Amino acid sequence: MARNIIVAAAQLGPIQKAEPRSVAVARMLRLLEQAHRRGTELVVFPELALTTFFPRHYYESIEEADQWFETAMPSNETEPLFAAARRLGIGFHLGYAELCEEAGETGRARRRRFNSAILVGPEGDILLKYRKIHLPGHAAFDPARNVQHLEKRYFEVGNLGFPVIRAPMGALPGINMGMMICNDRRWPEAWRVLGLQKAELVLLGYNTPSLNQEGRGFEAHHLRVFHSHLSVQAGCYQNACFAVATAKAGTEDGCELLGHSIIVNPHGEIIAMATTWDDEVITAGCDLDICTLGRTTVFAFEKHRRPEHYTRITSQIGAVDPPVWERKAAE
Ligand code: CDV
Repeated sequence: MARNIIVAAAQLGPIQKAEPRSVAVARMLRLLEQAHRRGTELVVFPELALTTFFPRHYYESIEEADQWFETAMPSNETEPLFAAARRLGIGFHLGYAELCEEAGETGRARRRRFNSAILVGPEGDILLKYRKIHLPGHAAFDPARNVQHLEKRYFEVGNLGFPVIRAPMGALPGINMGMMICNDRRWPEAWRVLGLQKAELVLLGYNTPSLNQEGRGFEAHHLRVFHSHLSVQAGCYQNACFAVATAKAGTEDGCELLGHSIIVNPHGEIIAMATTWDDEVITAGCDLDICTLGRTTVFAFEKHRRPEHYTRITSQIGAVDPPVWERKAAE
């Protein structure tokens, strides 16, 4: 019997700096209802879905940025999403900035900030949490940039690894679901760690500007979209899984986000794509059994992987120069 689930990417148009969480949540509730009317069983919202993408704003003191963080999940403001999930019998994935009191490296509890996402089941339970590992950008104000990208200032590197959970969703008693956030999708290592846990469905949200803002050269808009899609399509193909990749889109605080949310199958094909730069639901039916083909043939990891030759991947961070070829002296 086929293992079918209908999933949705609930793309969000821009959330301006002055827009309160209550407005963002009301927009998300409308998208949840719309997705439900189309038979959707699991809805994926973007990275930092409750507020504007605040790492583009510089605050001298980190505590000043705490207004953008959630200290509880659910909270008074987000509880309506959990209630809607229970009422509609639908799961959802939500990205948000997390502020918690947690033990650090020394074992002492302190305030910690993460770029996080949760997977909520149709009964309102938090099934899985992920904290973003590949944090792009910089930690100090950079005068050379048109727009700041201060994720390294406001967030710590995630400490939950790349988790996968098997849990009921829709009509299925168990689906292997994994998570990553935005920039993670560009790193094959992240996909492979999920693939090694047999993830069948990868959920991810993103906030990607339409232009490269690092001030080191021009990158055409179509290449920005291409690279975003290429990363997700390659990740799905090489790890034989589906993915729902949901964007924030349109001009937010004067900065254009590229949108183009997609749902991708294990062949690496895009099976649904957003066409607007606004709030938009795209859906796709996924037969999870088609993950089996890749998993049992080209990407049968247990037969073909050679980890003894991959040690550089975990022992080395930056690239090193190769040895330089030299002609051997004649004997
Ligand atoms: N939010 C992100 O992680 N954005 C990055 C940008 C800065 C390149 C991304 O990989 O899309």
